[in-house]
Amino acid sequence: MDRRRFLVGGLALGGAAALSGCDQIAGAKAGRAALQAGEDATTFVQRLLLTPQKMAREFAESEISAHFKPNGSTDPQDAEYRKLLAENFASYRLKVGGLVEKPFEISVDEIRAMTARTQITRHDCVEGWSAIGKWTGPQLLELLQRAQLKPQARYVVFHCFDNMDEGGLSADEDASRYYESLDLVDAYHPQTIVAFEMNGKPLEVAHGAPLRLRVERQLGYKSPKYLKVIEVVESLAEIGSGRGGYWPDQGYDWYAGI
Ligand SMILES: Nc1nc2c(c(=O)[nH]1)N[C@H]1C(S)=C(S)[C@@H](COP(=O)(O)O)O[C@H]1N2
Ligand SMILES: [Mo]
Repeated sequence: MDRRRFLVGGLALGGAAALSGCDQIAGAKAGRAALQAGEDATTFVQRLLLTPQKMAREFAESEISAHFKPNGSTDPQDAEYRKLLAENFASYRLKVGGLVEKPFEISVDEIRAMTARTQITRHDCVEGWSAIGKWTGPQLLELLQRAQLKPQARYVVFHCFDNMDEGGLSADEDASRYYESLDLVDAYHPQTIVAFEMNGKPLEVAHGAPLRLRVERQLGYKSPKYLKVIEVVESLAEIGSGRGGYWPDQGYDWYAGI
């Protein structure tokens, strides 16, 4: 994308953010809307600084970390997940649906047969550690193009198998499911991939088997593991607590640009 087109795109985005901010302030949840408008503004400024299609730095094979810390969920106990794992994901199907013309389901073998991208990138966790790893998988944009987004589509939501409250403290299982979301700029970014391999080997359970997303310009929590469903939506309001992700629902930044 050239600079002029980027500026035009960026301004259009800013306009949309400002509009939705006003709409919400006019509504009942004024306090929350003010917060959201602030976050939209931050996102807009980050976008101006980063440019939408700027690539995350890629590294050499020799720079791959000897140890890449597994973090967050590392061994989901979800019954459906355990069953799929026991048969090495033979009947696993990633579902792609929501605001699309052609919803579909796809197996790990079919994902592996797609044109893949391999990238060696640095993962930065919000907790303050980083690690360099090599990731391989098709670009998310290939899956989205196959599904054909409807005109109202604005976000892509990733629903995962793992429950963040496996101790069973919460009465509502769904309230603690891990999920994340991206807007279309990041969903279509060339380095946003559905990874099936890490460092040249099938993803280990600890790192998100059978499929995880890699989103390289954002903090680690924006790269959901244990993908179950990819859902295209117009608004994030009705999903989880409405802030676009498990950690954003706990108060973390939704955009989380590095
Ligand atoms: N489904 C799911 N995805 C997740 C998490 C999680 O707990 N569940 N943790 C996130 C966080 S905070 C980080 S740092 C990375 C860790 O990825 P890794 O285990 O491959 O190091 O996964 C992210 N994606
Ligand atoms: Mo993290």
